[in-house]
Amino acid sequence: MTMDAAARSLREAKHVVVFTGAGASAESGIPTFRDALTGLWERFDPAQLATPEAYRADPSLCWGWYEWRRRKVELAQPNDAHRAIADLVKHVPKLTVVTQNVDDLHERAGSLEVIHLHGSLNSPRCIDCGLTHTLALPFDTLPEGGARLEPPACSACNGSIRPGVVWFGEMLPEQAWNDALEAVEACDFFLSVGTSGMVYPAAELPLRALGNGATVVHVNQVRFDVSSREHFLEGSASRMLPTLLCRAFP
Ligand code: BJW
Ligand code: ZN
Repeated sequence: MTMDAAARSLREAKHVVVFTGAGASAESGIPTFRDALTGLWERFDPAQLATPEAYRADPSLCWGWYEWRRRKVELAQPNDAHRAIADLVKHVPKLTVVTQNVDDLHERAGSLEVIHLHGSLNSPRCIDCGLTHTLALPFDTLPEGGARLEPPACSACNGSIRPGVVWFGEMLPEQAWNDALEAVEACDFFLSVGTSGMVYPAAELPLRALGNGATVVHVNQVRFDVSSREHFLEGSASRMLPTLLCRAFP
């Protein structure tokens, strides 16, 4: 599919789902998970740290790493991809934004009611009683990759506080998953942006949209194989999304 064909299909859409992955935030300086190693992933394998077992085994290593990432997001700014997605709401009858990202860059670009499938860096909670906590970052800067930091204790039960993200082996937040499924089943245009599509159950969403007859378009800076019924636009999210919007809604 060419950019123009995608733009025509977007212009006619009644309900659009935009589904984002780490590639959407990459140009804001937030490292992705599986691309060429950056400072963040050089030192730690995310699959090793992003588990409840890793936290239990070494809470201060895990907490320090996540708090460093939270600070990195706080210092980052939304990019043109986030802005184009926020802008899209003005042009289509209905828009649902579903993200796998744990940052808040969609919201800071102006998107409202973003569905976060994998939680958020900004909603830490007690590992024992589940109480959510609002915590100020305890530092301005940390060494690249983070440093050990003792997780604070829960004010209710003295348990350890953990990041509010979804780790491997954990269920996705039920409400978010159900809301995403409902939107995906109702949409007629599904735009997947900057995800490797390797993590389930989120990776099912494009296929479910396709199964329901939606036009499915993937935007990624690295080409990968898609079925003959899906479409692919190769290029960076911050370049492709504004172009797509300009062509669809001149
Ligand atoms: C650009 C760009 C630019 C770069 N422009 N593009 C079925 C089959 C096999 C396994 C499973 C299965 N079902 C469940 C599983 C197990 C597991 C899983 O999927 N494992 C796979 C790795 C095989 N899933 C789970 O455990 C999930 N839970 C679950 O299933 O619960 C039920 C259950 C419970 C108990 C037992 C069994 C089942 C939970 C998954 C949670 C994922 N969490 C993470 C970490 C969050 C915390 C943190 O931030 O540390 O979420 S993993 C990580 O991957 C993160 C991301 O949201 C997620 C997806 O990554 P994403 O966004 O796609 O990033 P990348 O880096 O992979 O790709 C970036 C892409 O962008 C690339 O394609 C680039 O080319 C592109 N790009 N720059 C455009 N500028
Ligand atoms: Zn507690």
